[in-house]
Amino acid sequence: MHIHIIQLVCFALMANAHTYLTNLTINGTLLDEGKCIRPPWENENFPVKDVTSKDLLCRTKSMTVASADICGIQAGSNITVDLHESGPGSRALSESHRGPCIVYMAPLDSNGDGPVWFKIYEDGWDKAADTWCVNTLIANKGKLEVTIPRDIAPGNYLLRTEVIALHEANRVYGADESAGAELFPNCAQLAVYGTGTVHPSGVNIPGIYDKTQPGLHYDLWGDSTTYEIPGPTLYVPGKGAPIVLAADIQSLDLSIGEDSELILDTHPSPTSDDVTQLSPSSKSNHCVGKKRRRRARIEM
Ligand SMILES: [Cu+2]
Repeated sequence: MHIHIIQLVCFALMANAHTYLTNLTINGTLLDEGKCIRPPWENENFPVKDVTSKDLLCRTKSMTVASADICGIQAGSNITVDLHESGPGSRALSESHRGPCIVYMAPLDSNGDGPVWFKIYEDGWDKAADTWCVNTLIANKGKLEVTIPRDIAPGNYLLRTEVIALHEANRVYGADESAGAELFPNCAQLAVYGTGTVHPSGVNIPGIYDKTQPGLHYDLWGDSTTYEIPGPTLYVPGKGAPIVLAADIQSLDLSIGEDSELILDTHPSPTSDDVTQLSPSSKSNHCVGKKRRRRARIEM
């Protein structure tokens, strides 16, 4: 019986060679493990392989779990996500699990249902350097920095991070026991504040991927000269087609479940006067101060 050596490696390391979202860093503050992150499923670092499964959404215990906190963040600022195989401090994932990283957002009140997901980040293969996003992720000790689009409307969002490992993707999922790409999605909850007005058009998850498409059926060791990152076109601020204008900001529903706590306050959207009076740095200082007071109160 012939078993590909990589298959053996994958089975042997199944319990600990994979990856999941452990922490967020917002405004330079590393938040506690799991803070604002939907609880992972039981085997937290196991991959999703069936791209038609609801597990592709957030790889969570249940999409009805509403107890994850919501973390505030300014549109246009960066969030760092931490991905590790067995908690903070462990490596990102096995070097053999090369592939792209993709990040999506969707309005939180959709809970991920419907054509709501838009892509805000993607990193695939740098052919010249022969570097995949996974290589970069490992080199950066599991950290990936992503910019929240500056022009999206304020409100609560799901942030869905995803790593796709292609080491078994030379065979289509289902062809044999280990065939197919391994997908590692997770979701966090964010309250985005700012003055944006755009609600980018979205796609369904599951529904974005097909197991036979080139981004998921790909021979890492073949002679490919390109890699096509799967999913919709990247949303680029200022270039997206708004489908709905922002509702009155005062009417935005920022409510969260009873078990939830809002970690960082969402700012009332600055008026145009505020925007002209506040420099970006003074605004961000204000945010930090407010956040600290808020967290201090929660921790008491
Ligand atoms: Cu694997």
